[in-house]
Amino acid sequence: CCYNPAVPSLADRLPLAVPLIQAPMAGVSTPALAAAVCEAGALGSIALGATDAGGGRAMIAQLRARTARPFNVNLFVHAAPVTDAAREAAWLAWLAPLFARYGVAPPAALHAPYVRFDDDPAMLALLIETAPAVASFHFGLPSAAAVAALKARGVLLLATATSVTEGEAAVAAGIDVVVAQGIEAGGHRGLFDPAAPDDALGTLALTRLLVRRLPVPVVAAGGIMDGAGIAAALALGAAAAQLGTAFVACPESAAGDAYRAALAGPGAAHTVMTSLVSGRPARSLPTRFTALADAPMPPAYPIAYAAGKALHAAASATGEPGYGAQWAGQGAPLARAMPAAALVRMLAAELAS
Ligand code: FMN
Repeated sequence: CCYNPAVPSLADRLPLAVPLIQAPMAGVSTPALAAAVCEAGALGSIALGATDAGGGRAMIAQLRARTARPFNVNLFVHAAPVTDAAREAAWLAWLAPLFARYGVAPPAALHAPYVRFDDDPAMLALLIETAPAVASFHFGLPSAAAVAALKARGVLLLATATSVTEGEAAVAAGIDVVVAQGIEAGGHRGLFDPAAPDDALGTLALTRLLVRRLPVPVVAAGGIMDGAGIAAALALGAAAAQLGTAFVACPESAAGDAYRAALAGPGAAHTVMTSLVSGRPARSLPTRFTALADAPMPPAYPIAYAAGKALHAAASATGEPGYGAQWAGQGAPLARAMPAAALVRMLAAELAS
């Protein structure tokens, strides 16, 4: 019912034993996690969105030292953050009592903690030099020059879409594979413009819409936690499923103890979307941040993240881990803490059963 023969096959470009992508997760996925996933026959990902070219080079080297298989490198392509001194000052003033509770003053000013891919020629040069099999983009699309340069090196290009409009824009920009990210997904929504209306489409509807509308393979993401979920994505016509939250619980992830405990606890059933941590909507486990009420509008992404990270550092120095980013999708209660290779094998067995 589902396969359109006019659409190029993902399997032709990217032979995978299991139609599964371990989602790139900045701060959580690691080269060890990605390597274990690749070696088990799926596509592992490292997230370079919150690091610079030096950090990216080290991660790619660590991954290549562990596997010769194809892997995915993920970048952030958000719009340039617009500084608004009044908004940033108001945000810091509002957070000041929280900083005071942990014995520190808020930062005097906020600066974006990382540079977006478009403003980082060294990162593009690194990708051109190292030519990973796959590069994926979140929060927008890379420039035409970057698309052309990466394609010339044989890099397969993926981009997140949360709507048909974004999916169509990705195809028009030359993206090879579109990742349909439903509202169920953990972590940041890949919205190109977080200020625009958001239809908040679920994974099921969005995947099917994109499969029907786009002339490229679609990967389903959001709330998929087991073989039954992957089978459902494939039944919708997706070429693969991308799972993030399912891999947070793996020992190879960089998730801290408090995050792991929260993921295994009752709060996992109550994920919420919040913009207060970073300035962009992201689905999170309940935390001290998501419990804050009557917040003013946070600064633009990722400027707000500087305050969130500073508050987390101050609180965690006193033993309070509750201001850390603890992203998770709606399927969080289904997470299974096991080594990544075992998880990939289990997902493959469930899919085959
Ligand atoms: N997607 C990206 O493209 N880049 C990221 O750096 C990124 N970081 C994430 C961090 C965490 C902890 C999580 C859970 C998700 C992140 N995502 C990121 C979103 C995933 O790519 C994917 O859309 C999502 O995990 C799918 O939903 P699921 O978590 O329910 O499986």
